[in-house]
Amino acid sequence: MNIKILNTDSLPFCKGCGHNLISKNTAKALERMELSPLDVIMVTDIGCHGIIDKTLNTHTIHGLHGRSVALGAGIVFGLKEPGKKIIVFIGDGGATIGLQHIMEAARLNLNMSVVVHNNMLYGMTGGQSSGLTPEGFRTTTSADGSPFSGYDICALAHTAGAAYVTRVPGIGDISEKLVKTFSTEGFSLMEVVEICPSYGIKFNPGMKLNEIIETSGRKPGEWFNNRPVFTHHKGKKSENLLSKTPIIEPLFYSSLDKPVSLILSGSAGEGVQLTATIIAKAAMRSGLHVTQKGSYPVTVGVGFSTAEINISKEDIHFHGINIPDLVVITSKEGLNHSKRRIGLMKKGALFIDQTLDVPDTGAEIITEDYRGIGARTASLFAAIKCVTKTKILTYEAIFYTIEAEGLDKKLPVEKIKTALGL
Ligand SMILES: Cc1ncc(C[n+]2csc(CCOP(=O)(O)OP(=O)(O)O)c2C)c(N)n1
Ligand code: SF4
Ligand SMILES: [Mg+2]
Repeated sequence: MNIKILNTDSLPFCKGCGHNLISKNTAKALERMELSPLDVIMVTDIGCHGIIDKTLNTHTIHGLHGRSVALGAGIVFGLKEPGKKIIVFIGDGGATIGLQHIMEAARLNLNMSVVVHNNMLYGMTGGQSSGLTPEGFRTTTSADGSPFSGYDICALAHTAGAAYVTRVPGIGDISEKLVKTFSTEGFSLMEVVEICPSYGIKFNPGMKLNEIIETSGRKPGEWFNNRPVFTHHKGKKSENLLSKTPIIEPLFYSSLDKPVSLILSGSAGEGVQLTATIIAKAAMRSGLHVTQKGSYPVTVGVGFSTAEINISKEDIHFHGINIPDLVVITSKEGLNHSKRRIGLMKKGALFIDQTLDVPDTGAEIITEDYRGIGARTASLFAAIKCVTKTKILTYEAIFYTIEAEGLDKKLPVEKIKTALGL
């Protein structure tokens, strides 16, 4: 193989930092496995170990602190080409912050390798304790030695179901162990216990790595699970939602000359939201831009049901309605919900069922018998009257839409047409 994994011999870490050893041995292992750099996807976490990115000739992805395993998992799920090696570099800090991501990747036995750079503290931010800091180890935040024992990340990953887990001291040539880790089918995790000279040695002078490993009870070792590797379900593939988005061609003409905002307000179960959809789609079929927004209580079967529609020849940049131009009210609950905004109207028109009390408003009042056609059709009937009287839409556009959407079997179309005098 011609291209090396690392593009430099001079790595960006402090002298004597264990991250140097891991990076060089990782490169050695991958080269021994005869992997081309572009067959390797390296995901690095936040922390000193993560600044390795720029020295790598592989694909690299750098994420938020603790989230690199989740990013790696995303790659496993989305990977189309087989044969790519996904390797995550994460610190003890990141492994603590994103512990659940590690557990989940191990539980699913995702085909990826995680190398935990366990220098027993947060190196990049000044040597604070992490969840893997061993009891008695001195850090910036535990000057007398950590009173807590650190998580056993290997035991956790093994118990969660990882195919292969190993703990090694970061001393000497660890490339063979990395080859074994990277060659695992399924989820593998290698914890390398190493030293940060800048903080670890500074706070724990005379410390010997092997001694720390011995007294912490986190002994080197290997743990296996013989489990199936994660594969995608072979069942029905979920469809791309965008492919379901219908393309609505403009077929009709609208004489709308300026943007208009319309509120339909009635009661739950009386077809207000469906009416809004019919009006919105008829407007689109008339070459207009539309926004549609529904509002109703979480208990969708009771109370008011309100829809807000903006219609314009131009792009619409705000989908809300402060003071509406037109309001259609077909029930008492609808009236109560929209009363405040009707009161703010200085112009425009209010289409309101004749049985309801007309609220104070500056809008023109049009009272008619809308509910007489039946409560479930009142909103549609009134809305058709509103948008045709104001010349926003034609009857043709509305009834074509009802048919094109397959609603003609559900709605009393002939009854509505007769009531409209068509
Ligand atoms: C969510 C979040 N919390 C905190 C930080 C600040 N931060 C940056 S690096 C770091 C410590 C990294 O320690 P570790 O993961 O052990 O890596 P090391 O530097 O030791 O290699 C922290 C806490 C951050 N970037 N994001
Ligand atoms: S601060 Fe510590 S962990 Fe970071 S590069 Fe230096 S020695 Fe390594
Ligand atoms: Mg660390």
